[in-house]
Amino acid sequence: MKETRDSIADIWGPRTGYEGQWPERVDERVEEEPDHWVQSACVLCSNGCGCDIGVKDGRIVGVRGRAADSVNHGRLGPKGLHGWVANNSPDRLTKPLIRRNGQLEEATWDEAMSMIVSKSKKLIDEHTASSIGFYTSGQLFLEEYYALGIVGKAGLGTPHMDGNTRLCTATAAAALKVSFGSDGQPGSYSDLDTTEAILHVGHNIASQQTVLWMRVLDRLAGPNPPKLVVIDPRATYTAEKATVHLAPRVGTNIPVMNGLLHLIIEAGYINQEYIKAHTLGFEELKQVVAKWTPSRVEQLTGVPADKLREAARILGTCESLVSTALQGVYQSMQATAAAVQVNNLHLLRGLIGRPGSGIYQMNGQPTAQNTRECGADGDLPGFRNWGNEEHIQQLADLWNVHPDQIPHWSPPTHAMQLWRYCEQGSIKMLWISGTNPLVSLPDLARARKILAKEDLFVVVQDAFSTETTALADVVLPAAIWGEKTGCFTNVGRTVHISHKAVDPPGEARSDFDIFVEYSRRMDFRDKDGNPLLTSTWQTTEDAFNAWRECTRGRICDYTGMSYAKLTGGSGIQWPCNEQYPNGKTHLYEDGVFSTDIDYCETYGHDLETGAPRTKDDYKLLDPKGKAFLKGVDYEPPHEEPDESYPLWLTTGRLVYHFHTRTKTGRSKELHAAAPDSYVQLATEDAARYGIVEGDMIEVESRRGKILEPARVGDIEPGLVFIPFHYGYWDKSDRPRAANELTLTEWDPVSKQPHFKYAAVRIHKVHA
Ligand SMILES: Nc1nc2c(c(=O)[nH]1)N[C@H]1C(S)=C(S)[C@@H](COP(=O)(O)OP(=O)(O)OC[C@H]3O[C@@H](n4cnc5c(=O)[nH]c(N)nc54)[C@H](O)[C@@H]3O)O[C@H]1N2
Ligand SMILES: Nc1nc2c(c(=O)[nH]1)N[C@H]1C(S)=C(S)[C@@H](COP(=O)(O)OP(=O)(O)OC[C@H]3O[C@@H](n4cnc5c(=O)[nH]c(N)nc54)[C@H](O)[C@@H]3O)O[C@H]1N2
Ligand code: SF4
Ligand SMILES: [Mo]
Repeated sequence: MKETRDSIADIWGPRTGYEGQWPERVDERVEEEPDHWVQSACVLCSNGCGCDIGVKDGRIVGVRGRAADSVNHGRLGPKGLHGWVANNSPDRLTKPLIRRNGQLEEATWDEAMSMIVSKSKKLIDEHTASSIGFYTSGQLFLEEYYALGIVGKAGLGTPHMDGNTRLCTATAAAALKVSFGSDGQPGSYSDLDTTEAILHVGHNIASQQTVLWMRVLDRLAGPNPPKLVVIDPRATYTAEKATVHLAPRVGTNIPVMNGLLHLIIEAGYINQEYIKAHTLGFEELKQVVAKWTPSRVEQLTGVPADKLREAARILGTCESLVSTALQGVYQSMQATAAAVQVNNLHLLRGLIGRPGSGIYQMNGQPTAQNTRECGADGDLPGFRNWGNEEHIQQLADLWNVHPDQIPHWSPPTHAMQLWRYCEQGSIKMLWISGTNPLVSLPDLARARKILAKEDLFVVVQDAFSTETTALADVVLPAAIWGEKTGCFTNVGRTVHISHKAVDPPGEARSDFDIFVEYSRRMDFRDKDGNPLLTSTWQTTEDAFNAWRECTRGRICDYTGMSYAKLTGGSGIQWPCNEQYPNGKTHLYEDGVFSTDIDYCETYGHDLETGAPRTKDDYKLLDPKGKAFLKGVDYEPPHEEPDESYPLWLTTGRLVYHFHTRTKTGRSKELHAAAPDSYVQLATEDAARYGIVEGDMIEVESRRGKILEPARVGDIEPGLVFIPFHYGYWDKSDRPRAANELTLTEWDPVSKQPHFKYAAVRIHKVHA
């Protein structure tokens, strides 16, 4: 093995202090010298680092970072450098499987697809297309989502489509829509090169976006280091580097953020001119946050008043600011409301739409942005508004179908509701692609019961046998990254092309081919009787070109991009069109937001109840391009520790694994670095329970119980943490998945489930 550094021992690599222009550094790891390199980007998180895939004799032998790429300037992290070995794993799925007499048995593609098609047709005849649901991913390619979006919306006409992005970044989209009228991150990674201050809320960026953190570390090592404020209840890698670390009790982001905004307004650190010219709702926001004095915040959250003041001073006086929020916000109480307070901070200070200042309502998965853009989740393609008849007509024209064919009579079904419909029996066929819900959904006992139901026909499209494929009626073997061509967009609006480097193993096929084949076999037609997809959709490039047309005039404008243009250099940011042929680094430079009534992606919600607003309600507000400032008061979490379950549980990630480990668990080095799950508890709590490092602990909630070895330290007393990566596919001999314990609750606006808190009790089983 040849590698430029051991990224397991040295996660972020050597420092190059800088300000202004982040220097290049090409990270590489190959097991043999490749005979050629194929352009791609990494699909193991939303950072979207540009990389090349090394190929020798038709096999992937390694990766290297792309120096020319604006995202990473050549760097790659531990997952990026190791994850590719999963492609070569001998246990890939290579043939379709069909359940016969209770057993999954190998079948031909024709048998598998015929079974899915005849089941679909029968269900449509007997129960309408609303008996069919799709649960997809944040890890397929743009062309695949757009195909799926058209098949589901214009072909079948089912309202029941969502992705695991509901568990991941639904709140990012919701918060951007609430404040600015549309999805789309306002800033650029390059803002980190000059910014004076950085805020991370509920985001362990050092571990979860290792390459973006390298950029921060290099700034911290440079001539004018930015000040860093971190809000996280645990002493994470990120918190270690903080100028100020606020460690609130889980579920209390709203009091902390309200407290910060209150201090900033009170001290006069705000930009009155900007507020007046470009926002609505300042007085109401001011009133709501005024109640959150530092002492009241301290009482409720445990954050010392003087620390809150110190953080407010940094955030209130910096001339430029980059903020990020992620799962500690999105999967916690009052998710959208809390995420919106980060937007409010930037609006109040006028720190948006210019170099050095940006907001990242972060994504997690590599292609989550595209699930949202392409309409494979609850949103409509091109960030169109389901309540706006004109937007529906645009899609109907693009697809040449009648507008009533496209479900838009109510808000689209969100994932948690989709699973509920399966449980109740109104959805009778669920097609799962690129996600492993029997590890990643909350309350796993319930999820397993649903997928095992006799009257639910389950299709699972994956590259490996997983906890979820085990309960499928049909398993379709998928080609993955490196084995198919397609594009995807990182959280910074940067679009990359990933070219096919090698053939998929056995009979595995791309998700694109599978969805297009389904459309052909179902004989979906447009209103002139022509095939819906198959006449014009031969290749993913055809799909990309169709997608470009769908984005024309929308904020996520791809019309200036092509496969040719994306090939060769760096990724390109949208909007990219005639006006911005090389993409655009900042949105909203003129302070005109996407809130215009004819343009906006949503008419909004009541932030407390989640009730959608009508077009008429929206007319009364008439924002005409102004951003919304919205204040929300605190609500306690839906489950809190009590006498029977005295501890808080929170869950999350480790640097060495990606999700349910189907890829990273197959790397020898990553597996060795983090071979098993554990429960982390505070030193004080360990002493109280008589627990030492390594003892086997039973952790129990109202939903289930698991066994975990103990890790002691680096966490607030009263809180325990369990990484959620570890299920059962690799033959764990004990119950250990964190989601056996989590609850079925979700944010009223974004509908994102709450993975970040539950009440649990623990006891030592043996030393
Ligand atoms: N190594 C690695 N990287 C990844 C992934 C991975 O699986 N592994 N997955 C990718 C994906 S899809 C995602 S979504 C991202 C997620 O990236 P992150 O959001 O950074 O990851 P998490 O560990 O889920 O949660 C972040 C932090 O939230 C804190 N937290 C918990 N409750 C609260 C709270 O109430 N308030 C606050 N302020 N903080 C709280 C936790 O202590 C935790 O450190 O990572 C991406 N990158
Ligand atoms: N307790 C707790 N639970 C959580 C979270 C948490 O913080 N705590 N985080 C949540 C979040 S943010 C996320 S994103 C989810 C992630 O949860 P999942 O999406 O369920 O996790 P993955 O392991 O990424 O599953 C992706 C699956 O797709 C397969 N796959 C990869 N590439 C392709 C492809 O090209 N085509 C097809 N068809 N299949 C492919 C992989 O083999 C894998 O089985 O978990 C959520 N669950
Ligand atoms: S930071 Fe994310 S995209 Fe970049 S190499 Fe690591 S896992 Fe891949
Ligand atoms: Mo995620």
